[in-house]
Amino acid sequence: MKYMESRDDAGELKRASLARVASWARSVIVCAINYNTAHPYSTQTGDAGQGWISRYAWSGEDYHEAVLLRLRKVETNLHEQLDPTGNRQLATGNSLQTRSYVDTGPLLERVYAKYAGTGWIGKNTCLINQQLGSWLFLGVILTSLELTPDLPAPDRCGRCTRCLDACPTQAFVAPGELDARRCISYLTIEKRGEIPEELRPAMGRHVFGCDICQDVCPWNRKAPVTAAPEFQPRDRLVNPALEWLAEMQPEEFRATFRGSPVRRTKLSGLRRNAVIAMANSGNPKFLPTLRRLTDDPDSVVSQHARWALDRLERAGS
Ligand code: B12
Ligand code: SF4
Ligand code: SF4
Repeated sequence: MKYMESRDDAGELKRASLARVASWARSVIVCAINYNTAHPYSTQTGDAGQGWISRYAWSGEDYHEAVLLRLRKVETNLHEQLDPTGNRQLATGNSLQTRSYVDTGPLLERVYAKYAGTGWIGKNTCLINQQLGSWLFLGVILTSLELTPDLPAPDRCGRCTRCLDACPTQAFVAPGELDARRCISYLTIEKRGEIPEELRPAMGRHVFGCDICQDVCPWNRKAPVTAAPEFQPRDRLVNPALEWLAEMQPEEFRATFRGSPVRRTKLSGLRRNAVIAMANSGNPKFLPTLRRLTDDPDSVVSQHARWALDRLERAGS
């Protein structure tokens, strides 16, 4: 996530202002794409013997590419429909400029989404659309067009605090304010090496990302599902077997997660997360696997396996 820290020549954070990223941009077109599929929520299926990969990472396609492809189609349409010498008044000369981003630039996508009327930023910090819920990927198209903005969507969280109450690691320091260092999504996807011991028990069976603060959100109760083939889940990724993940070898990791967001945590991270989930399961069937993994050549895996073995043995005694 280093790009979020990038600064301009004057030392100012680029993400704090659009002018620092693209001085020619006059409007931001925000796109929200539903990735929800017809499978139960993590809070509805409770087998601690199986892991949980976040809903957004079940498909075989990297969402950055899938969403960018769609944004580029919109860009092409814009360019085709607006005659460069035509009757639209462009702010920068007479040629239309556009640039698409999906997570890939120093832009706070949810903030633009909020002001574009796509939805409101919930107390769980996710962008929620009244009709679609929050199972949405966001993408933005910067454009030199002067467009009339939509009205921001009203905040519909009201007095609800379900997400704040449900977060297992108490990652919310206030409504709408997240301490990312405590978030399971950060710990399982972005954090390399050792996971702080005090946070491991609260990670439950999460091996990649976390959906809890969205699963409990009333606006996701009737969230529509998508038929888009690129977002349909791959076999074995919904409630994956923990032994399979913990003992996975590089070749299988590459083949299984080719093009998938799961690659981001790398094999070592995924195996580490599976080992922690084994400890949290309380299930003695994992003892032999954990014993084997205490000698694993990957020191991150072996170190977490020793902790997990100790925890599981104590749970059984
Ligand atoms: C870093 C990051 C993370 C981090 C930190 C998350 C966080 N809440 O900040 C981690 C790894 C934890 C994470 C987790 C997840 N993420 Co994430 N993440 C991002 C990323 C790359 C940047 C977000 C960021 O800068 N956060 C830093 C903080 C400081 O920003 P912030 O929370 O938005 O809060 C500030 C602003 O709102 C600002 N603000 C408020 N109003 C205004 C107004 C103005 C004018 C300005 C300038 C600022 C401003 O003030 C706040 C405090 O500083 C974005 C993509 C992007 N480029 O935007 C995806 C993104 C937010 N993530 C996404 C997703 C899907 C997830 C997960 C659901 C994945 C999962 N299942 O595990 C979880 C959800 C966890 C949660 N409750 O948020 C989606 C969200 C879709 C949605 N419906 O909201 C995004 C938009 C990616 C995408 N392109 O679709 N993520
Ligand atoms: S994603 Fe999980 S750990 Fe992160 S804030 Fe939401 S409930 Fe908490
Ligand atoms: S669970 Fe409640 S408070 Fe949290 S985002 Fe959803 S509506 Fe808002």
